[in-house]
Amino acid sequence: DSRTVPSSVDVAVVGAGFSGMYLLHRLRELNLSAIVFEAGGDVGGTWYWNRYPGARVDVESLAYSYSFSEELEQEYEWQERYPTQPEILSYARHVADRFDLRRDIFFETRVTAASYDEQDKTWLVRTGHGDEVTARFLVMATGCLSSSKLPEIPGLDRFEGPTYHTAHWPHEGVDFTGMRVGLIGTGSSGVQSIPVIAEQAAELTVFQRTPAYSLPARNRTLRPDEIADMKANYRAFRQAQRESGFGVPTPIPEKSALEVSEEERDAAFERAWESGSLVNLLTAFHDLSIDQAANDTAKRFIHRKIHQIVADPRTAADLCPEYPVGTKRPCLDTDYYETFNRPHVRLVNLRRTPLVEITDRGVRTSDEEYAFDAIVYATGFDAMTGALTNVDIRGRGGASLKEAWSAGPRTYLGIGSAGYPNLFMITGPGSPSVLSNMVVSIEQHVDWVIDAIEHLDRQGLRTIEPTEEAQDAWVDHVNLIAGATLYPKANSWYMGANVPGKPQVFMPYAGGVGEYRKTCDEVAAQGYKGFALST
Ligand code: NA7
Repeated sequence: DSRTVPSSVDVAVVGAGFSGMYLLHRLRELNLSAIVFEAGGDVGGTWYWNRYPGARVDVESLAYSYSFSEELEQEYEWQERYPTQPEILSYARHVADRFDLRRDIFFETRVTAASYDEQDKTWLVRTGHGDEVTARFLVMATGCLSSSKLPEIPGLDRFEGPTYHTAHWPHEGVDFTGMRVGLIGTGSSGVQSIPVIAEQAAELTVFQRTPAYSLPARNRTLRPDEIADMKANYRAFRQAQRESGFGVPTPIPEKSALEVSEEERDAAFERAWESGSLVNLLTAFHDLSIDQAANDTAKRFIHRKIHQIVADPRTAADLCPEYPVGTKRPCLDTDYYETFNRPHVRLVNLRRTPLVEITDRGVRTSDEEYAFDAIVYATGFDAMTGALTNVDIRGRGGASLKEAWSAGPRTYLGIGSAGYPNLFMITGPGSPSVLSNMVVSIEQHVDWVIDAIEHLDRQGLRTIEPTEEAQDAWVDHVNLIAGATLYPKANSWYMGANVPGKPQVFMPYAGGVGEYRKTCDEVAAQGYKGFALST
């Protein structure tokens, strides 16, 4: 890159995924100078990095797309119901071209540190290349699932064959033909890639610590009539997205799973199973996320499905999760359970025989050493906070964000944190983020942040920062809502439970996208209530 980083801008943005791209577009509309730093070689964020075989989004393309430009909405042609990673990346690149975004993005540039200067009321942002820029505002558009993790076991560098993490997949792809492959992890990335890798590999051994609930995606090519219908009704659809619970319009269920007959209940679950939509499953009845007995009915239904599909009863039983449905992120798959019927695919239940180490030949569990030609880590992320605390962020008095969050993230609205003036997070912990259609939540946060900056500038104000009181109350509120659900019953990455030593608190706001938006709008309408604004 021959460009030089400017020494000072109005706004520095970290990340050029869906958040950073839209932010840049909006900042330009306000005539603010902005710079975006991106660790990857191109735009797309999640969809730039996660190139593993079978990678797809689990929200439908026509809903998982920007709403800010009607022209973009009308001209873009989505191919599939659940688009592949290459299709989503093409969309991101199209948006970058169409809005000429790349000229303010510095690629292959990782932000390493940012510190707040109380005198100047500016952030000093540093990159791994040694660049420094001062900015009036710093926006962390770093994504929720971007700091990947490996298993915490010895020997990771000992294996002599190639290893791959699903979130750092080689751009040229990997050919597993004829190989003995070991794959660790059965979250969404594992569930999506296992059937595709099994097509090539001579042997595939899947190491599972916690099984996932997965629904068949029923993916297909979009029909011209449904695309035309959506394009004719996009405004109303977008509004419904914004008011919904998950950022996807769904009828509000009226019935309890416990008040209907078994036939009626099974018919409802069967419809969800057939529909290939996670939200349809989670909203089949109004009490699935809050009542254990109601949730048990969904669990029994899925267990039955797994036992019907998977021929070997022990493998089927091992694939059946015990935690409540929906309390860990459920998956959408194509032939996931069916793959375990293939003779060259084997499931190892790490609850029975835990991982011990990686060896030069493969993987050792408590009872066996497995030899492989390649190992795939589908072991997920230090979710929601990892990408924020990996940057050395210092607020007032030099206070480290990582230390301030050592007992769990503390934010107001998931947008800002006390002690860190003029620092905004897009889809930060304490906002619906990962419990929603990310694009809907991203646009909402970006719009809110843009309005806040505009408000400050118009009023001649210099800083905005959550008060400790507002933040404490918000953290309590987020916990209270989570406590009324079954979410805390699973050891999930929502809870930080997948990273040893990470404090266990439920990080996202579980009250729904629509409710959350109302709260944020009220805060703004009341002069940014709960934030201290200063000149
Ligand atoms: P996930 O959902 O965090 O899945 C990671 C998987 O790796 C999960 O099954 C983990 O088991 C397993 N894992 C992690 N660490 C270990 C160790 N040390 N030993 C054994 N197994 C381990 O990440 P994904 O990339 O699949 O999906 C992320 C999100 O992307 C997904 O939810 C969708 O929103 C899209 P665990 O459950 O922790 O016991």
